[in-house]
Amino acid sequence: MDLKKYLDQKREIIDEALNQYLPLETEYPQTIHEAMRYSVFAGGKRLRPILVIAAAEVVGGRAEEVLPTACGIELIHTFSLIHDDLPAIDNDDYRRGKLTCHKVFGEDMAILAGDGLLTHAFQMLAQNSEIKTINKQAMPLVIKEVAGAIGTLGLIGGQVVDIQSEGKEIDLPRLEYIHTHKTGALIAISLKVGAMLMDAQEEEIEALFQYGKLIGLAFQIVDDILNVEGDEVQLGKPVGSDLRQKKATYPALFGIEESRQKARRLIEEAKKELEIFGEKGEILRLLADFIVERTF
Ligand code: GRG
Repeated sequence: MDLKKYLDQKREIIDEALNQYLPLETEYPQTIHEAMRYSVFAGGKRLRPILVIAAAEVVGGRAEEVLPTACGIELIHTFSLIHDDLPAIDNDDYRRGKLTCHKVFGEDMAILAGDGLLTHAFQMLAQNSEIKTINKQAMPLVIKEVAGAIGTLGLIGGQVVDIQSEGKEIDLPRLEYIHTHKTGALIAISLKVGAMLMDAQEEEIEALFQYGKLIGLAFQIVDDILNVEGDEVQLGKPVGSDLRQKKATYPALFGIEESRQKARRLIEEAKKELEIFGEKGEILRLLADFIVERTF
């Protein structure tokens, strides 16, 4: 199977759905809707919504059945990027190859655009219940799981410890806490909820969740490596910022080569989790390889 073709097809479906689900720019008060749409459509790999879809497909579902949830998760991700870029946090000027939301709309509107995306995301997650073929009983649990993954015991917790670790020497458990929470939690939950909505078996859901945790950690390690030696144009954001901000990263602790080997080991472990799916797991295996090989 051709991964590039798969990714392109899914991105098209996701972008079309996002365009339908988000309030129009002409909707009053226009500025906030312009700011939300600006950041959502600035680009992005759409990795997390693609993982929701791929998880649903590997257990026998279709993309259309989980699209509101997939899009909701992309809105949460975009919200976290807008807030991460704010002057009070990373103070970044570029994201996804464009000026950051606060640079274009001001800090006040960027904060509100993030809030708007987070709120809209939960509306969309709930909206998945309108699709007749899904497992309706899983709906409240899906919402609970996503909220848990991004809360203070998940993504927000990872971000807090990341900020508190700037300029400090930290050990491996703390670095892994940051990476698994700040980045891994949303990636892992994307896979879990995709399968839950399709009423998958417990072992299948658990295998996808473990696969998600492993690729999530590998994804952040590669993100750290790209921040050292990536190409700014391809990445759409500045490189070298982690070093400037004295961020806790894998390359800072272990160097580039050891970090790359660690990411590769995690990807191999992740692929083992897919054994229960046999041939059907091919796309997820290719996606795992993409995570370490990516240059953007
Ligand atoms: C989510 C409730 C809630 C709060 C947010 C600001 C914040 C708290 C968290 C920041 C989390 C953050 C920005 C983590 C970095 C994750 C990461 C590796 C982002 C880059 O992901 P890509 O490469 O980006 O998938 P694209 O642009 O391709 O979508």
